[in-house]
Amino acid sequence: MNDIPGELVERLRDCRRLVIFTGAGVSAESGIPTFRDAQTGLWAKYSPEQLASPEGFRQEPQTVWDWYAWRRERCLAVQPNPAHRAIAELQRRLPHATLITQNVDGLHQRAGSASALELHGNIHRLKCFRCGENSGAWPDDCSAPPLHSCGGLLRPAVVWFGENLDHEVLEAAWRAAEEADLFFSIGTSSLVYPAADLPFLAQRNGCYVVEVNPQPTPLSAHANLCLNGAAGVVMPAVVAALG
Ligand code: BJW
Repeated sequence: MNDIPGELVERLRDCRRLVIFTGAGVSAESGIPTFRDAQTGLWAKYSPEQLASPEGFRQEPQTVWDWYAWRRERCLAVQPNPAHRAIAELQRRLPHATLITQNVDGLHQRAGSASALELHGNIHRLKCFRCGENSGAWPDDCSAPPLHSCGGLLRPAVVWFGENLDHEVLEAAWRAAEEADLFFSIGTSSLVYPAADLPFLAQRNGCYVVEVNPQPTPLSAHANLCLNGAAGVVMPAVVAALG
């Protein structure tokens, strides 16, 4: 998929506010399974809602902890891919660009993205399940969830189903979407709210919305342009077309 329409290139050159909004598909080519493909092997009998929820952690803290420890190991073991690097390059060339990610893997930052609004938190940090206090990095021994000083269990500092997103991060994302005149939605199934609302919010404000995904999503019928391909192929082609 190397055919980037000239109209999109013009829009990129002329845009005043760009939003790049990413999901798990952007990290797929690094070898991190997308969220809804991730339940393989050991985890096949669990749904994402079971593992990524306060109820799941309350009922089976060890299982949920083990799942995140396994995923964190994978995040550390893999490298950013051409999609992450192309997005970082777009941010360098277009300083008005805002990167909003649902990913918790930290790969955008490792690819050189100086700033990213992490809507669903970050798997590399911990916080207390009981009092919510941030508690820094993972311990050397990851065999069981450690105890916080308040007596609660530590958990990854990510946003689970039924939990509120960080107010300031969400506000900043809403603002960026409202002000955008060009919006890329890349590698997300557009199923999980409130994140999935962002491209629609942008479009209601007159923004041109581009989706990058090999598969159709609920956004596809509404997007102004769908680039049906892998992010690791399409995004470098976008950067190359920009010249
Ligand atoms: C490629 C590719 C390649 C593959 N290149 N592409 C309004 C309506 C309906 C429901 C709700 C609503 N508002 C709230 C809800 C409830 C809920 C929700 O949305 N449920 C839906 C399932 C219906 N939302 C929430 O609970 C949120 N909280 C909230 O709203 O608080 C207020 C509230 C409180 C109480 C009650 C009600 C409201 C919180 C959502 C938190 C989501 N957390 C997770 C886990 C984070 C930690 C972790 O990683 O473990 O976030 S769930 C999971 O889904 C993760 C992801 O960030 C998120 C989105 O997934 P994503 O990124 O789209 O991945 P996939 O796997 O779904 O899709 C991958 C895509 O890539 C596919 O399309 C592929 O085709 C594509 N692809 N290869 C490009 N190479």
